[in-house]
Amino acid sequence: MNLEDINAVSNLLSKPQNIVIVPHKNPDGDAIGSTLALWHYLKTKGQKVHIVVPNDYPKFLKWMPGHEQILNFEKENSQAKALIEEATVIFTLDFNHLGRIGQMEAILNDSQATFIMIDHHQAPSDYAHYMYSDVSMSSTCEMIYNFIEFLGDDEKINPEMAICLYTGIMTDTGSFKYTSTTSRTHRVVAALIDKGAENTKAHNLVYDTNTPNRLHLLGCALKNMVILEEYNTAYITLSQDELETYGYQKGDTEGFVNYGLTLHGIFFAVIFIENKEEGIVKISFRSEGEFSVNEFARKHFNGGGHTNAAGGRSDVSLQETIEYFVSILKEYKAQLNP
Ligand SMILES: [Mn+2]
Repeated sequence: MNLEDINAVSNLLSKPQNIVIVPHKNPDGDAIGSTLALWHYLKTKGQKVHIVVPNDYPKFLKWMPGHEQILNFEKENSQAKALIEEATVIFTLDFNHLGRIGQMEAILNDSQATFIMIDHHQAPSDYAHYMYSDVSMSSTCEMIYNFIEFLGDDEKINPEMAICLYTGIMTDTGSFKYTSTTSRTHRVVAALIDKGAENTKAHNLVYDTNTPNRLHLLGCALKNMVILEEYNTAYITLSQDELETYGYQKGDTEGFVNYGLTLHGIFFAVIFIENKEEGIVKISFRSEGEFSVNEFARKHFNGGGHTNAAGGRSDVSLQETIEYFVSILKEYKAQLNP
């Protein structure tokens, strides 16, 4: 963020505002952690502030301090709408395109509020008045830490804010392992622990929450894994029937896609998850090294994200999606065999 924008935002937040904070649809640890930390921070500044999420989020995130205040646009629609209509400032966190908030897109498009975007995804669109966009950042949570520091308020970071930020950085970096994890990320995390983030607690509450059903679903996913040695690629499929067999709950398939990358010599991993209700196949892409799954997802599967982690979707059947996927890999043979 440039100095001019920092001063303008600082000035804006020095006056009482009606603030709404919005993360992307299907919010993850970084989205929830960053919105909650910013919510706590703005409260310390005496602001009227609410969080509205486009839809529900996984249970393993429903312990972070302040989570019970979060409004779900799908469930608490009239209340959420009224707050957005009254908002003078809207923060959008961990996404950069209003198409990423589903049903909320129309109401945000109509809003006269001042928009502030804080995000680390590629290719931001230009809806925001103030934009802090940096694709080199590990997470939006790391950026919220910076943002608070830019405003000269790092003293205000309390244990509640610290554990929210810690959790988002932890989940978005695969527990500090992805290439976006820098020495600065570790310095921020160290500062958060000093400010009271109970780090072991965050790991336990997020990762040690399996149900027997989820582990059995993971077993099914791993059994379904197909390895395409020619392309250094592994993909997993899960059909709607398989999800139902293991009593699928939202969030159960989180992280499954990463197992492909744990295979020696595999640099590209994909999971295809059938969703008959929405009539789509949800796809997650992961890579190691140079191969850009962001470009791949944008070009072929209506998606995008980061170089090494992206999402997408397909509107044809699971079987047809797989056939299409395998057919286009030929174009990428050289890139996938560095
Ligand atoms: Mn993120």
